[in-house]
Amino acid sequence: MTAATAIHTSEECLLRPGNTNCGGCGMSVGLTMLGRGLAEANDTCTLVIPACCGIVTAGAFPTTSYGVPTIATTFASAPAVASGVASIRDLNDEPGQVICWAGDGGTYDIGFATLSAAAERNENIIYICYDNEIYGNTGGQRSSATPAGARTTTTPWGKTEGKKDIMSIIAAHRIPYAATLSIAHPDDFAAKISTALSIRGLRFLLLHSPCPTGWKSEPADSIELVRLAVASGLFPLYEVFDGASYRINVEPDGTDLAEYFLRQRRFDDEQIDLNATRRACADQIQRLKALASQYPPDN
Ligand SMILES: Cc1ncc(C[n+]2csc(CCOP(=O)(O)OP(=O)(O)O)c2C)c(N)n1
Ligand code: SF4
Ligand SMILES: [Mg+2]
Repeated sequence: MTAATAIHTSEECLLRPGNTNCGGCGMSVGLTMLGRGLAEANDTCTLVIPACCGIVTAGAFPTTSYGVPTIATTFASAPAVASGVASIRDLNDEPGQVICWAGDGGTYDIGFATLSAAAERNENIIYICYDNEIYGNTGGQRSSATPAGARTTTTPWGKTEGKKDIMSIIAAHRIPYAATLSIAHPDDFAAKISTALSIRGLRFLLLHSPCPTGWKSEPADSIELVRLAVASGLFPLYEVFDGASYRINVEPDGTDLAEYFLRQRRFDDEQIDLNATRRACADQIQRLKALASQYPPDN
């Protein structure tokens, strides 16, 4: 089941051209960057993917968009399936990573019980959540990753609750490595993949994944949107080691977050309290800075 050879050719790449993802999809870019990171490390993987856009894009048998062995699972079972595959790989002393590639619906909500259980057992898997902040594949319903004010098909007047802080919840499991990723910061992305590949145990990566279809944004704006999210402090880039030590990788540069909201028609200008959001971002960064200065990593 585990892929035996490292990812070097276009046949072995994670996501092949001609797949069904929408133009400007952050998930496509994320998979490409992940594939490059694996190739760089002369490594490979088996993908375990629950229900989400990422498994729909695999396509129908006998063809597939993925260049590595891929297992489609139910929403709730992906981390459990990945744990089993990784255990067999380790028992047989086989090469390659087992990577769960899941959406925010599958991570923050429906798959959370088995993710928490796998984290508590510190299973030897990499779990990557591409967070497009909605149930994209089924038309764009709200998830607990959807930010306050966003209009979705189930929150047509704007979501009233805020985004769940999944990083803090995952860090509380004291797994060896958790980090946030942005496709607007490819060097940082590559460095974190390299770090994740060098560690054993459960490694959790959270990717801010623009979704032009659900965000009602221009496909060409995808990278700029997530760049604005990092620069304004809305989506900080940081790492947590052993649930205990923190490192901020890209400091927000004072960019105002208004532009981020203006460029997405999922946000209603009247509904978004920009001042409250600015305060929440500043609080979040201040808290992370305090943790990073008080509990820095050894390396
Ligand atoms: C238990 C269960 N409930 C609902 C569905 C229908 N369903 C398939 S994909 C999907 C959306 C997944 O959202 P997310 O995990 O965020 O991934 P995205 O679609 O955004 O890529 C839903 C609701 C399902 N397959 N199984
Ligand atoms: S709906 Fe969103 S996440 Fe799904 S393929 Fe399209 S852009 Fe990507
Ligand atoms: Mg989603």
